[in-house]
Amino acid sequence: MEEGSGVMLDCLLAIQRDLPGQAERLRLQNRSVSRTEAEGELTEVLLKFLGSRNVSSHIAASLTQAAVQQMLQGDLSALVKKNETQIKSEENVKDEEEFLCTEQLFHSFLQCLEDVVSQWIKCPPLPPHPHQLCVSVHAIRNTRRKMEDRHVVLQDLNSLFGLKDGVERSYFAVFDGHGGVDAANYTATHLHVNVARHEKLASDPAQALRESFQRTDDMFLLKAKRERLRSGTTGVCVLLDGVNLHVAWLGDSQALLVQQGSHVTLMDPHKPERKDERERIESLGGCVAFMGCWRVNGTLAVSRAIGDIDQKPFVSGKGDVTSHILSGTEDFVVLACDGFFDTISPSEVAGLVLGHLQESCGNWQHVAEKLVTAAKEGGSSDNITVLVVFLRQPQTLLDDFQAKGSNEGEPLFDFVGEGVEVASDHAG
Ligand SMILES: *[C@@H]1O[C@H](CO)[C@@H](O)[C@H](O)[C@H]1NC(C)=O
Ligand SMILES: *[C@@H]1O[C@H](CO)[C@@H](O)[C@H](O)[C@H]1NC(C)=O
Ligand SMILES: *[C@@H]1O[C@H](CO)[C@@H](O)[C@H](O)[C@H]1NC(C)=O
Ligand SMILES: *[C@@H]1O[C@H](CO)[C@@H](O)[C@H](O)[C@H]1NC(C)=O
Ligand SMILES: CC(=O)N[C@H]1CO[C@H](CO)[C@@H](O)[C@@H]1O
Repeated sequence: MEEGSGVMLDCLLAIQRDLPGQAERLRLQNRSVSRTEAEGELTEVLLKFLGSRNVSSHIAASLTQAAVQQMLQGDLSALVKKNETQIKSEENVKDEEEFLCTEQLFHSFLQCLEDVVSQWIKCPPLPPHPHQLCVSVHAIRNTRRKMEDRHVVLQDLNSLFGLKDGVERSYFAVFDGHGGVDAANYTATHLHVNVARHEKLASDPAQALRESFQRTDDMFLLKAKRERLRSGTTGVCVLLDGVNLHVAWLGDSQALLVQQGSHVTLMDPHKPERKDERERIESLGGCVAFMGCWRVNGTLAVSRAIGDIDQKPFVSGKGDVTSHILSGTEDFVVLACDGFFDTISPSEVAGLVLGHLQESCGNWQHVAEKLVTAAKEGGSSDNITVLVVFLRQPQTLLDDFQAKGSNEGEPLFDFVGEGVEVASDHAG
């Protein structure tokens, strides 16, 4: 405890000392920020800043929550641009969106952060102690083009959003953008805010996730309309709440669970050739045509996405959700974009991960990189993002794996993947 608050105090003092010189890095890049978007935008910019200073994720989450709330609880009406409103929907003319002056927002936010930091230096709050999962992430891009993937790792959703119902929550997501980075970037900034602020988060997390996808799409489409953005993004996210694992997705990004060395299918990606998706599209008057692969109206190869304003409503912004109760025997979950799963089959994943853990003596940090490399070697030319969340300690996984491997003849896997060769070496 003593040690924890010492680290926190040092960290706060360093921020206080450096803030004047580094304040510019908290300036919002978006020139137009609506009242609805303020929480997500401020949270994103401060988390990024604290992350770049290597502030631990729990301190970063609590500090961000305190500063953003202080900002939002104040009177924002002075920051509203009087002459710029946007009508949210044609039918409901009264429902107007207000935009904030980002320059003033930046200055007020800086003030809030300084206030919170100096308050906390005088009277530091108790540092939170939720357990930290081992998470490995790796992303590559085709060097000539822009990176259009985004990922989000929020180990402590509760501290970040001030949720106090005692159920531990963490959130992980991968977004695979197309036609520009804006939709993926927007979703990586706002989806988890919508989830955390959904009134049903505690009572019906699946519904909260489903509706948050739709809400994020609605919000992005407004921005897309005013800024003429035509990009879109698929995405998959995992919300761990207590012993529940919820997977929410839209499009062809996927999550895969590995339990005791075998893969468990969690979801069915949204592709235009799926019978229900094709029927939905056709009933709206669209079509699904084959052009290299099955495409909505002959263009997009996914049937659901956030954004893609020109393809709505055929390309739907509705997410799907599945929920699972964890028994404690689950090994890890992998989130990745289609560039990975097009090349690596689900049955290969466990072997690759365990093989890598064994080669590296339990060092899990580079597991995602190993998976990306395998996909690249398998022929994927796409940009690839892989995120691995260990649900048990990697060392325990490895110990079990090696114990089983030494029971001669007992196969650990119901398949033979590349990495499994390492296991037979060990057994021999
Ligand atoms: C944060 O950590 C990285 C990697 O350990 C290091 O390269 C970087 O200099 C650190 N940044 C700061 C501001 O301490
Ligand atoms: C709104 O007012 C500001 C300052 O008064 C001005 O700079 C801006 O151009 C105006 N915007 C519109 C859309 O009229
Ligand atoms: C991504 O979104 C954040 C938050 O809105 C913004 O600060 C950043 O500039 C955006 N990045 C790109 C590449 O658009
Ligand atoms: C999609 O196809 C339908 C039917 O062929 C057509 O009416 C519609 O304009 C097309 N939409 C787009 C965005 O291309
Ligand atoms: C840099 C790069 O390869 N970008 C591609 C990432 O993947 C999307 C979807 O497949 C492509 O549209 C991008 O061009």
